[in-house]
Amino acid sequence: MSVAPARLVELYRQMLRIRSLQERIEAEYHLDEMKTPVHLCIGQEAVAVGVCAALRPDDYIMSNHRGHGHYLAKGGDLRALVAELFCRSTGCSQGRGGSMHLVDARVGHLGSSSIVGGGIPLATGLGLACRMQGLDRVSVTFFGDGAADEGVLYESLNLAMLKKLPVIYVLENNQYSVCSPVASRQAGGSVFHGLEPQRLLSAKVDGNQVEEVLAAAEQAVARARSGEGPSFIECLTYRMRGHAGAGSDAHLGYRPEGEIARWERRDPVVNLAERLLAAGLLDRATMAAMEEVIAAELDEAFAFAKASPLPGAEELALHLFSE
Ligand SMILES: Cc1ncc(C[n+]2csc(CCOP(=O)(O)OP(=O)(O)O)c2C)c(N)n1
Ligand SMILES: [Mg+2]
Repeated sequence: MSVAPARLVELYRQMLRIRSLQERIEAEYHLDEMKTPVHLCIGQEAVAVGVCAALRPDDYIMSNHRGHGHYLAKGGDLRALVAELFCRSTGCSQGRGGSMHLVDARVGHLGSSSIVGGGIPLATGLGLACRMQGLDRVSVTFFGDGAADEGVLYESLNLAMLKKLPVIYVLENNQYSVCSPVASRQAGGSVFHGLEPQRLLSAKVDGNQVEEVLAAAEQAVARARSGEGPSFIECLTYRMRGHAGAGSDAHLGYRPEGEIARWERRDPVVNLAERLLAAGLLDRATMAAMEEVIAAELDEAFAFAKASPLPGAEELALHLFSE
């Protein structure tokens, strides 16, 4: 698929912005000021950006614990995300959620959750709601290969297929659920294999190539909007860092020798930069200027977060529901 040059450069900028945020978090995490576990998405930026580029602002997404990229790609507010990591009252969840519980309803991000697979039935319900309300919106759920081990995926797919719901199931297969490889958890060795008998428009794409992800997402969105039903897109990618926290986990020994280095050569951000430079769509000076703007934006967001108040004790009982 060919993406218009200006659009491809913009997709690169978004991926670089997500990567830069992840690296900034990683650099500051040891200071222990971010009182939240973090699950970095370094290596998986092309999935979030490619899918969200196919969506309208009023379309919905449900995200998971590794969700900073989804949040930014859908247009979520950067300052509110960083403030949430510092558990401040200016955070997108008013400091109550931390890294795994992000939300920005104004841009259709209806929430991420620490419950693995939790977004799958919710996104299916959103698709049903769109249908019942006569809206032509689509609903997307991002989930990992670990979530794909759960029965709720198959119930949700069945309902979505039965009712031809406008739901797009985006599997980010980053090869591991914590330390367990996919092949040790799925009969047939891959999630996609298990889904083949189902009559879904299923695509298996290189999740490190944003153009491939975008093309599959655009096809799925067109199908959903025209009432033809759900789609399932498996994006093959790789988690470049440890499951949680900052830094590499290579010392844990669960990844085969040389695997990280092999995936580093397929780094989605670096590869796209090289392709843009080689094609003359971007030059080094423009790239450096882009990096500078992002760094300044991050400086500002981190300063804003650190200067923001923590939620006060008087807020403790707010937003609770009881009968
Ligand atoms: C229902 C549920 N089961 C188990 C866990 C513990 N847990 C947290 S993250 C995780 C791995 C999820 O793997 P995957 O879905 O592939 O996402 P990834 O971390 O690779 O992005 C597990 C098992 C949980 N949070 N929720
Ligand atoms: Mg995984």
